Amino acid sequence: AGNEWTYRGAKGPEHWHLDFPHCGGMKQSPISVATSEVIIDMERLTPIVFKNYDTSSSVDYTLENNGHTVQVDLNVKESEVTGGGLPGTFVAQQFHFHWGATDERGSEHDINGKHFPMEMHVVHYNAKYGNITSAINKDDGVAVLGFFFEIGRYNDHFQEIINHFRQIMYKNDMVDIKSMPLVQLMPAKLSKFYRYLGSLTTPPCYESVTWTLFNETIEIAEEQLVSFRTTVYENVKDDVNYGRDISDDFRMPQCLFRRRVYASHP
Ligand code: SG5
Ligand code: ZN
Repeated sequence: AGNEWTYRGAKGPEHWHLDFPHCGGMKQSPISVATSEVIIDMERLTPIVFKNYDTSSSVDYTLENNGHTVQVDLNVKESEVTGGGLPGTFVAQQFHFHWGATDERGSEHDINGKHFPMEMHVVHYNAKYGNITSAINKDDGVAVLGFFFEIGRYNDHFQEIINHFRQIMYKNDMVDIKSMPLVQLMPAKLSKFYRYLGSLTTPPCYESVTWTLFNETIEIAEEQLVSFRTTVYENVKDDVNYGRDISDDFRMPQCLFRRRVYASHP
């Protein structure tokens, strides 16, 4: 047993359910979105209201390599989302990334079988639970906003994060970085999205997440993706596996079972 899990080998996703039983549940994430099967619900899925996403916090963010991803903790809980059919008001806690070793894979979710080279998750907790720890295993505890990346123009805002990767090369490394308005990291148009109920995509896989997947993608340059692929490692410094990069930190799409996916748009 223990709390170890990985994306490959004996502790890989096929075995997660042995140590983390929720990972074998029937509302797991990610999923494959089949656009021909979605239910359009424009009445309920009105635009999400973003509060303090365009303001800059006076307190630094903390950038961390946790061995599974690079994660940015927001430290001050001032950005919130509500509306858009979300079951409450949700407070932004952290964001992190899932990416592939090559361009044709990396995202956790896919649209009609199309995977993207990277997916960003902005993790929020339901304000009524007060903190992420209390919210994490509640039905309506967590809302994750998911964004897909496409290779294109150089992205200055993400470069501010990438510039610090040399300081978090190894697992458990962390560094404070200047905070930035979260809107700078998101696409311009946010009214088109998919919605379904699912889980954390990593152990313990609690089925507590209201998922929102945005239609519009974020552009990032190939060379910037290469920084994700080659400069952050999944091991602590001086480990025997020294220098194995984090790439391919995604779980495969899970069975939808009785769930439906909703769309905010035709
Ligand atoms: C990341 O994704 C984070 C988790 C996060 C999951 O892998 O890192 C790890 O699991 C390694 C420690 O963040 C934390 O555990 C923060 C303490 O889980 C959460 O965000 C719950 C707090 C799963 O998030 S996801 O479903 O959006 N991929
Ligand atoms: Zn994630």
